[in-house]
Amino acid sequence: MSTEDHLILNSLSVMIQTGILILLLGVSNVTAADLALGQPANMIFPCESEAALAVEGTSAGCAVTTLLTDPWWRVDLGTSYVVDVVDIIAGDNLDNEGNLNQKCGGPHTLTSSQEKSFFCTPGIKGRYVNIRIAGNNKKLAICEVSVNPNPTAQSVTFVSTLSVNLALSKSASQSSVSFDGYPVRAVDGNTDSVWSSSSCTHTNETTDPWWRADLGSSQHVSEVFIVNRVEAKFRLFNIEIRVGDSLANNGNSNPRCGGLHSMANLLKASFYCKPRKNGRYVNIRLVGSSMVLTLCEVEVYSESRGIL
Ligand SMILES: [Ca+2]
Repeated sequence: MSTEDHLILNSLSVMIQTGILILLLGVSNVTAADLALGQPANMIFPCESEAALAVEGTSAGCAVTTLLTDPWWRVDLGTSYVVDVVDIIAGDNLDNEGNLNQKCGGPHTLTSSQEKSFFCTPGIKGRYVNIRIAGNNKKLAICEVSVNPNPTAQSVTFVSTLSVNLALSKSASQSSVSFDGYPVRAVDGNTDSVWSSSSCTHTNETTDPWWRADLGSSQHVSEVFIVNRVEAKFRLFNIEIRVGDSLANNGNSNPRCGGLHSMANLLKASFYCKPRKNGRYVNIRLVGSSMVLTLCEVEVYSESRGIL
């Protein structure tokens, strides 16, 4: 370690020298699990020390590059999280070493503060977190980085929080029932798409048949995942998804999630409410005459489970 590094560590300061940005991001600000701790880290080559020194849990060692153009450092969180407190670029893409992912605000500057947190508002979902200095003849030195998940989520169960199916085992209704295709079959947790498995709903052939889940209370709804019936995929088209708190018109007048969807060639599909809708009731309706609505499973999520 160079004399310059020792000086920085002893004073625990953040310094900008000519063409050199030194970051000291302490762990003392961590209020939730540090997702970066001990995770695999990488940085541009050539460098003066190891990238892992920025995620070993102390500021007793620093990841330092040499003087380069656009020097970067990256940690791999192992899986994709929504990141709220971090520096500076986060995402799931490794193109250009991850430096093309979404920026978390910025460009940020550090002058004399001892350590500093940067906030991604709203949070950015991503597996990789990059820190980079744009420009020629720059040197990046990072002594510790902590990455916190969205503080509004529960840290321990954060990933599973995203994956909670709000509709599972909730009560359900539909416009009519035939062949014992009761509405609860779409929220029974069984995603089997074969009719004989008794996992799928079935209405009469009618105009605008509908199905509705009652989430029990008003929830944020971002994603509705539907499993179609394998023997009759063609029936599921002109689908509208509505989310809201009103039972007027059986819930079919609540705000709509997007336009008319089709699953005529799809066994499974997710539809997204952008922006997300709030509501206790989630309706699925086929618009048209002589329609049969069969749903083998409907799952409802408050956050999209895919890439945000
Ligand atoms: Ca089912």
